[in-house]
Amino acid sequence: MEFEWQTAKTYEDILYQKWDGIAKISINRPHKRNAFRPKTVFEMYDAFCDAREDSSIGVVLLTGVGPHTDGKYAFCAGGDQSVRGKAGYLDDQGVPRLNVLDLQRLIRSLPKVTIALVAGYAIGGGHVLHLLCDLTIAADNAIFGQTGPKVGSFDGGFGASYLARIVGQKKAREIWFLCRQYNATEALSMGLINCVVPIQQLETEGIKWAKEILEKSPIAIRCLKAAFNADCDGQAGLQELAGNATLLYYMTEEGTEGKQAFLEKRPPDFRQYPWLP
Ligand code: S0N
Repeated sequence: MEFEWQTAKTYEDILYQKWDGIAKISINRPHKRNAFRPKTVFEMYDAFCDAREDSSIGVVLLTGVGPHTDGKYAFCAGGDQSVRGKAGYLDDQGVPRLNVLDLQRLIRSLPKVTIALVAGYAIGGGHVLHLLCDLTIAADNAIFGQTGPKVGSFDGGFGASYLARIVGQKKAREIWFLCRQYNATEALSMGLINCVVPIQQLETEGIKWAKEILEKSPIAIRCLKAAFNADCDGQAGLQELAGNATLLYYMTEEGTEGKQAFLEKRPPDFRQYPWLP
């Protein structure tokens, strides 16, 4: 099945396309197993912001370009170790950055559904990116794992705590302490991903899930996402959930009455609205 993707914006390290309510962000560094440098992350951030602002988009697919010329696939192999400096990953000006943390928060709080399409390696910070997407569809060649303690890094934020929420404390500690790799079947059995499909069907399956989601109520979906997040995200999660409540309130006649009264320089008439049980 062919899809009519249109390039939405041109970048150096990623592809950004849209079609029929769906945005697709593809990390395009297959020679590095799609490891990200600061520029890659800035570009992904920019594309996710565009998808957030575009009210025709309801679902964002995150994936990696592949296969590489050696025939291997990767979703993302984490931070590019070749530009890792003493205090983070060096950008073109030599400034050390951990800007993937900003991207993690953006994906987490995006009021649209994010789906990771994982073919090949989802390793290190790349593994955390799939973890933060709302859903993960894996190809049968997908490999998951963390490498931090092996390469001298760790993600003690979502990478540890949210992983433990998903697979449980014992399994999360195993994943981080042993740095093993897990195949798609193992990942499915530990609840780390939603389904496994043959590699040739990965994008088709992602589109199928996206289209099913797009049939649903946008506000119901965004409130549910915020509610799932609020359970783990403390005050930031409450802010997100409450922001949705405010959005809905603005859309009511009662909410509009306050603004209207102010603009008309009269006292607001809230007595017309019931105190519901
Ligand atoms: C993915 C692996 C398992 C694939 O193995 P395979 O198939 O044998 O391929 P290779 O020959 O190893 O790789 C092919 C080419 O790709 C390059 N490459 C692969 N991964 C990276 C990478 N991460 N950085 C730079 N280059 C990479 C190889 O060098 C090779 O190139 P050539 O052919 O030119 O030699 C295997 O590649 C692997 O294990 N990769 C490393 C995975 C890894 O350790 N990633 C980093 C983990 N850490 C993070 O991601 C940190 C994330 C982060 O930013 C962060 C977040 C929160 C808090 C802290 C941090 C922090 O920065 O620490």
